[in-house]
Amino acid sequence: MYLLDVLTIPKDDPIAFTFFTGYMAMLAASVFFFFERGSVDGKWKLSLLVSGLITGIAAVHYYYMRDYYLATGENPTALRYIDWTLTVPLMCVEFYLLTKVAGAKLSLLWKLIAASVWMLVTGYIGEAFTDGSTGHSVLWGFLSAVGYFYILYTAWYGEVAKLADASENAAVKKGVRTLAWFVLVGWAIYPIGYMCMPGGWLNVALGWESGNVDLFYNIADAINKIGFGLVVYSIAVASSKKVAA
Ligand SMILES: *C/C=C(C)/C=C/C=C(C)/C=C/C1=C(C)CCCC1(C)C
Repeated sequence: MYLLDVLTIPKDDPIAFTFFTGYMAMLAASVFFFFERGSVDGKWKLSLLVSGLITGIAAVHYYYMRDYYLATGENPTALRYIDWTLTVPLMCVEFYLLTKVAGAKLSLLWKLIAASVWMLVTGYIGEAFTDGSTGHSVLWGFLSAVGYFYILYTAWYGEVAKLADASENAAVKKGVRTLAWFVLVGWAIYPIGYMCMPGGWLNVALGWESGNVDLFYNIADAINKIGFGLVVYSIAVASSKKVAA
């Protein structure tokens, strides 16, 4: 059964396909970030380590989620949320490290982490304990969105944006703005995926028979975890050159 599933993936199961490619992409990205630590200045090495940890933690979870999905045909919801609970706070660490030189305080990091944990715990309640009731998921989805909007606001107009603007490093200024775009556009794919639960608004509107949550989450993870890391990498490289010149 298992081998048969693997053999039919490319033509009949786009979700399984994205679990496989997602796993490889996360693994490759981690190797890249770990190796490239050697080519940036000392103060940027920690940022690249965190980028590599984000994709590395995701790679391990994708390894298990892929098998879980193939074996059961169900969403690996618990594994998914464990992954996010580790990796989203690490993305908050990236914002903190980038704005630290401009004076970011540790309290900023804790506020971002608290908002992300809130977003994920409420999202998990909405997704894992549905009892087939859409009302339940809608309520918890809205509660979760409060945490998301807090992070979005902080990145665009709040402390993160203000500190980046005050930074003397042009690469940090521009890079943090790019990361804010990731939070606005890339992260928005997650609530869209959430609405594709069986019985979810979008799933019903599109007339899909089965849920498609994982398709959206897998695509979003690849964009956000690898893309976010690459932006941090390009900031680090641009700033390292400046010091060397
Ligand atoms: C690497 C993983 C990342 C960046 C995960 C981000 C997840 C979100 C932004 C999830 C947001 C959700 C809502 C805003 C409402 C519905 C429930 C969630 C948890 C899917």
